[in-house]
Amino acid sequence: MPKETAADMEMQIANQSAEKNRMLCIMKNLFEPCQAGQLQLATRIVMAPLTRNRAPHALANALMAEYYAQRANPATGAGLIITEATAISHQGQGYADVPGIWSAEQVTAWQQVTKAVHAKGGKIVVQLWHVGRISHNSLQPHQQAPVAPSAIAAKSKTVLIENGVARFEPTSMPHALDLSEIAGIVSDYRNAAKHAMLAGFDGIEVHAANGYLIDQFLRADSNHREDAYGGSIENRTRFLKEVMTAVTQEIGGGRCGIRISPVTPANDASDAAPQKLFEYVAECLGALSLAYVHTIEGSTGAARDYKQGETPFDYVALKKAYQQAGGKGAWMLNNGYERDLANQALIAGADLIAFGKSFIANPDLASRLQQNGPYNSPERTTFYGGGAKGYTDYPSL
Ligand code: 8OZ
Repeated sequence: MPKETAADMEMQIANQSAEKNRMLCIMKNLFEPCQAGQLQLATRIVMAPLTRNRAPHALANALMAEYYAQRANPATGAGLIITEATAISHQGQGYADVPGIWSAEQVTAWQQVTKAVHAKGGKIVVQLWHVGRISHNSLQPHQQAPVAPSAIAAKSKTVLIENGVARFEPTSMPHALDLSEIAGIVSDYRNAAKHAMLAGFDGIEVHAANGYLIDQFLRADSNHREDAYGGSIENRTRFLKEVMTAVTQEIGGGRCGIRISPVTPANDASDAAPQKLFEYVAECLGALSLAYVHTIEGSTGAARDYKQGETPFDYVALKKAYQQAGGKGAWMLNNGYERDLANQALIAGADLIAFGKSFIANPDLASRLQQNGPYNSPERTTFYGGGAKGYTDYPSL
């Protein structure tokens, strides 16, 4: 029996690694094009929506245009950029210095961002956001209470900025939406989708994740309504369906995506039976000819295997429910992905992978994924608020 030398073993490992790379190249991988509804994407690499609190007066600005443009070339950055969460109305605001898209001035401000991204050959959709109860009176019109399905305060915090310094503050007690107020919010989403087209975006993503307004309607623990918007799963999903119907009617389903987070505890989101709830949500979405469905697996920005209720969430069943209902949109996954995990997920059936924190720190993330690193580390202290530092000054290779 010949004895294996260290050199033999090294060679074997190198061969295995070359074989793995070769297999990844011939199988579905991050660096190939993907059609998501009307969105023709050059790669499967997506920049996840990332709140950065650098839009004073709720207006996009030149620094933001530079930041997105740095990440826009699909050869080095993202095949698709999803903007930071963007308020559909003043009432939808929950944090200091986040952008909006309800006014003409905001539409014009966003045009500099979409132009800069398109000049690099990139694609960009805007994430439409209503925070519901995750807000503070000081951020609301006339300092009123924020709105929610029910008058139940979230055990959560929001970010306020004073004299340029960001601080966390508990969210305020919301007022329960009157039945007569709901249609107006749906119409704010429709108006925001229309504005997105005027601003030059390639499409929109409805933010139905992370414990914000749509998610507050979905989950039994934040929705105690006794009318057509509360109680049964069908009723709790009604608001989401109305919003998605409005935006798809306005700009076409092929330009609309949605983000959900079936088990996240973010912003005090909680429901004892998320599987049945989100399979029903997926069925409703299946009927809408969307560009994509974007799912956060596990706890947002934390444990991927986090669960609510007794059993681990079955994401395969979620996708099956969507496709059996006729859904043909691209299947986008997010939460803690790095290269190998992303490629595994693609091989297992995902179409797009959204990268969050790694896109904060690596404007040329695609180049780095392609050559397997090295990666800059994101600096948490500059995530929310501030200027260019920790925003546009991360180096490319
Ligand atoms: C971090 C800070 C503020 C907001 C989300 C829009 O969780 C957010 C957000 C994230 O979806």
